[in-house]
Amino acid sequence: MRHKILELLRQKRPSYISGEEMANLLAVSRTSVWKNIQSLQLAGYEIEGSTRLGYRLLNIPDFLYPAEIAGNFHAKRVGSNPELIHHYHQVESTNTTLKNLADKDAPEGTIVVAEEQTVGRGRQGRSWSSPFGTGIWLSILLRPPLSPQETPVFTLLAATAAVRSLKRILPDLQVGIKWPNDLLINNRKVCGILTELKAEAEILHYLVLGIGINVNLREKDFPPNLRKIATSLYLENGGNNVSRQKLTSVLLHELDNSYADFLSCGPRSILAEWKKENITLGKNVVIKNMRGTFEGKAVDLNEDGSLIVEGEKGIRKHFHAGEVTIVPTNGG
Ligand code: BT5
Repeated sequence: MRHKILELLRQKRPSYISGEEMANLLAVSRTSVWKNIQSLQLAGYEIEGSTRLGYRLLNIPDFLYPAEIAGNFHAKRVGSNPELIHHYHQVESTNTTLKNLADKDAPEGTIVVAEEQTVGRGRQGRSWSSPFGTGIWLSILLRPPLSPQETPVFTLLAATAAVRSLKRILPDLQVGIKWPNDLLINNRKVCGILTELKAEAEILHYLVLGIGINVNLREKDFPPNLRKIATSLYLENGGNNVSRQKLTSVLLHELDNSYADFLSCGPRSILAEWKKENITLGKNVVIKNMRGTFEGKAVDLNEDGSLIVEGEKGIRKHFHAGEVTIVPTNGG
């Protein structure tokens, strides 16, 4: 009901609509309309009430409310239904909250988005800083008909969809992907992706794609240890805010497109796009994983999403996971 009332206010904007008209259109009592208006105001929507004219919507808060980020496009699987989007002001981690929902049979396309994460997570137990109202901290549930071995490409899918989204909002942004999951601008991280799955043997139960984008963080919003290695769209956009609602909506749209494309045609276009947008291939890299450290040149991306690194004597190794450091050349 709240959503429907908001839609009526939005349609009439900037004019008024009376409580009576809304009650008639929605076949509810005027008291119910009034209660829902109050709840919208509590959520931060600026709604003016006049006894003679009714209500009008003056301002929409830049919170990632389902009604603001869903449905602005014709989605197939992700982001079309606001009822599948769970918005929180604060959670420990959107990935953790979504995994709990997934364990209770939440359908594909369920999304958890939060204004703040208190225990935002990176890979391998690292943390992800997620201050209130500044970024996009979002997780998406997918249930693709694949084996667990076929899932690493989803991190690349999320990275390429995120690059497309950033470029749609800020076309001149120089953003590139560091294998496998970092989006960097001028060598600083603006976005990270954490893909988690639940599987047993050959059966994939679900996959959770967690995406964190630093949107309007000021330098002071980053913990001191991140200030030299992280950045935000605000900082890279001449100190101008970017609409988190618009970017989230675009991101959902791009993820939906890529996922549909993957399901019908396989990973080929994702791999091609990743290669076009990456800043890893052709560079000398140091790659660290559980087995140790390996140095060489990143020469190619394999079909399964693994990175092919050529070391001394031309020995090539495939890496499915690991932390890449790009070795600067003499030119910088
Ligand atoms: C990642 O891990 O980059 C994955 C980040 C995924 C975050 C999203 S937010 C929504 C969802 N819910 C979650 O709980 N997580 C996901 P990794 O490659 O391991 O990088 C982690 C490292 O990035 C840290 O050790 C820091 O050095 C750095 N870092 C932490 N917070 C950052 C931030 N806000 N911006 C840039 N770098 C950051």
